[in-house]
Amino acid sequence: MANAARATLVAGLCWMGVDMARAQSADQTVGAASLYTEHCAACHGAQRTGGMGPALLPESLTRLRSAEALKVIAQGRVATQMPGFADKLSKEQIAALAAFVRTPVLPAPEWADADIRASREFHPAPPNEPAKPVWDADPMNLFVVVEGGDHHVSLVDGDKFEVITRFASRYALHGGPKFTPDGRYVFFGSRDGWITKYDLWRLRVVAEVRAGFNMRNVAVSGDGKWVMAANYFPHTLALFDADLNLKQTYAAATLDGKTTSRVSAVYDAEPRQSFVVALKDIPELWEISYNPKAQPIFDGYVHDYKMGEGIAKSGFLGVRRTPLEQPLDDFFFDQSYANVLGATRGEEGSKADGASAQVVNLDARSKIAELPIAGMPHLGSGITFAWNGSTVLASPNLKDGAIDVIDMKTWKTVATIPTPGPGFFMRSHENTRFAWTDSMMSPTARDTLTIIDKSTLKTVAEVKEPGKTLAHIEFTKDGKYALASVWEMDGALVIYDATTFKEVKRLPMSKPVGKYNVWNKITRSEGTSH
Ligand code: DHE
Repeated sequence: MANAARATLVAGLCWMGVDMARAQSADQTVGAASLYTEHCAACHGAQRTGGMGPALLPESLTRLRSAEALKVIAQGRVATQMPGFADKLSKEQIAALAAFVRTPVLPAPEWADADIRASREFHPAPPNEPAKPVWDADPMNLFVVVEGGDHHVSLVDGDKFEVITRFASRYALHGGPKFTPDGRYVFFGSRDGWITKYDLWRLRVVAEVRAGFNMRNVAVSGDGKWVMAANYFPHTLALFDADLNLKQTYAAATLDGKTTSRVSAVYDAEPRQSFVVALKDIPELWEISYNPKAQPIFDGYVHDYKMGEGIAKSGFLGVRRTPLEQPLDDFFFDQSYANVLGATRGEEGSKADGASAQVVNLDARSKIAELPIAGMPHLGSGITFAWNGSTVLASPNLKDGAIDVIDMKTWKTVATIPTPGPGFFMRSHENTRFAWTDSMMSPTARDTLTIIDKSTLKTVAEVKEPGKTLAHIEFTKDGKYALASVWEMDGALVIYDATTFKEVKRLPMSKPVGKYNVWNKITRSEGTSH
């Protein structure tokens, strides 16, 4: 056979192969779609946007490993409503379903303002409800503990270290719960978009609303009047009043509306009476003032925010844009809240080409310094403290076993403290000499907490939970005790004396991912996240 003819035949066979593979894959998709309708839609929604179970969209499953997805479908999820399907479905069918939930839903699901409003549930207070706690404990020294293992929340008395109550939460809460300034109400955000307002004094859910399909976090304004939610999907911010009535949504978009973005995170900058927002795909930092007297800004950069037919100005509840060189994934404030310390992780899928960190001044509205941090800084988990006549920032690193300590006047590194492995969280308190950090990203050192002397910047001790993940620390109101989590399904909250590092008590808990002390949060302690 002539070479040309052979090439044509081979090409033809290849195309037949491609066509057959396409047809096969289309069949599999159709098969998987009907399996989904039969077995999953009742809980996860016909459009896969969630219901009793979480949303099953590619946008919300990026963190779920393939092996874990297969396991969950086959065996179910412990202590949830998710049953196992290994006795009903073959291995191939389970694999087809796991692949199907990673295909896009077409047309793309929408979550408009009307949907948000329709999702809201409100439970009014019973008549004559007294405005005082139903329990006897220091309301300022409570801990809210998020138990990710079976999606519950425990309320812990921070003096007696006893559980006051335990209640079911929405699926997969993420980020720190946010408190009203008086410490009475707490707002939780779930990865699949639900915000829950809970009354810590009366132990009841006040209101719930679904802000989006895939939410990053929520922030509560310093005056307790507003709640802002940051979404990955849809590309929006959603602003609510304190009872979770939707006030407005903001499209996370460039001013011309041509490019939209996931929202990385929103934080409250209470001294500035504003929310500060980082966008994952657009190099802009936004500031949205909730000061009713805020005036529009005229400074040469276009801030005006397009809303429907109208233009909202950069004053009260308007958007003030700060242009950046790169979008931010994660950020942190100095104690004045004038400077934002932002990190671009350069992770897969991000438009940034490499990890970097920078300081952006919210008044000058521009970058004022590079931050000398390598690896993958987790600035949101950093802390500040006084050192050598200055204030320093110490931040864990998701990639390297090191804590970077940076002078906040010169923005230079003053120390890099080695730890046994990369970690997620660092915590301290004004009343303790020590800062504690985990190495939970390390396969070999995930069981170790490293304790660092804040004056010498040297490691002084380690505590361990051999073979288990030990992570996320928070202090009591007075700084005398450090509470850490054994991050296992049969895990625990471990209470250590913050001076002797000796364990004083442990409470069994189901993967307690995070714990939050009311006082430390509402006073914006320098040793914890805000
Ligand atoms: Fe988090 C807080 C981002 C993965 C547990 N995490 C935050 C915040 C952000 C963030 C922006 C601050 C929000 C707030 O408190 O208002 N987290 C990210 C990521 O970008 C990352 C790396 C990837 C992702 O999938 O989102 C990520 N986070 C995780 C986890 O895998 C963790 C360890 C387990 C989980 O439950 O998802 C996790 N993140 C936490 C916790 C906090 C948090 C416990 C609150 C810490 C605090 O003390 O305030």
